Amino acid sequence: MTALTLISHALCPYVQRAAIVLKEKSVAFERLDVDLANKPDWFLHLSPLGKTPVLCVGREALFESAVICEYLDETRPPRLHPQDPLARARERAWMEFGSAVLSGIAVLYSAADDASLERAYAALRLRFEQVEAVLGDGPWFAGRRFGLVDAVFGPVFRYFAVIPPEGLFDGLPRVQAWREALAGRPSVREAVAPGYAQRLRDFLLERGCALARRLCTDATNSIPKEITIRPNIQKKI
Ligand SMILES: N[C@@H](CCC(=O)N[C@@H](CS)C(=O)NCC(=O)O)C(=O)O
Repeated sequence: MTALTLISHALCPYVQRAAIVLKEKSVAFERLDVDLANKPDWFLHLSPLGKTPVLCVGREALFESAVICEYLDETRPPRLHPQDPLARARERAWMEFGSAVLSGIAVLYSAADDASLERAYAALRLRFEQVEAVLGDGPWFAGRRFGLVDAVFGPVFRYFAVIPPEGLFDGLPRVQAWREALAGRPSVREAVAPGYAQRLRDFLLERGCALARRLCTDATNSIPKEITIRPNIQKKI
């Protein structure tokens, strides 16, 4: 088999999708982290949009996480997508929805003041209500089969081990059960390095956004002296 290299960033949720799929399929791969704040030329050469993930398959560099996941699904068993074209299309649509949820999370950690933060939480809450309405009895999106759409939502829920959920999942039992099942899935757990939660917390603190102030209160009770809370909302993860 051709050697696979996943060009990554430690916090990137899109990278995690590919890592989860690779782990579900027990495919060996090398992971290479890049600094997205200071992108090396070789990376810009491989990644037309300058984004992670990129999956190098021999001399070919695949970009866009959904494309990478679909390629892996077509080439390495077991199939995670359903056989039925309509069911497959439905799951692809909810994968796309997962990207919209990630955008909503980015709005959350970009909010400069409490009012914007509350609006961002309210918008995200509506997204999770939509998810609640389409989930079945679980444990996975499509029941007993773990699919690509599950690989998309594992990284979504992971954020809320660090970001206070603030009632996002209250009264949404199917979403809560899915979140718990994903948190326990080995492929999801192993898709990030051990220092992930602290790295995410540091990233949020450094942004100086409204959420960072809330994290300081909720998670650490004080702002450590060496961390300067200053607006740096342009920083790329
Ligand atoms: N649609 C892309 C999104 C990937 C993406 O936004 N990656 C972020 C990191 S999580 C990135 O590389 N950002 C760098 C930049 O935009 O300059 C995918 O699904 O792969």
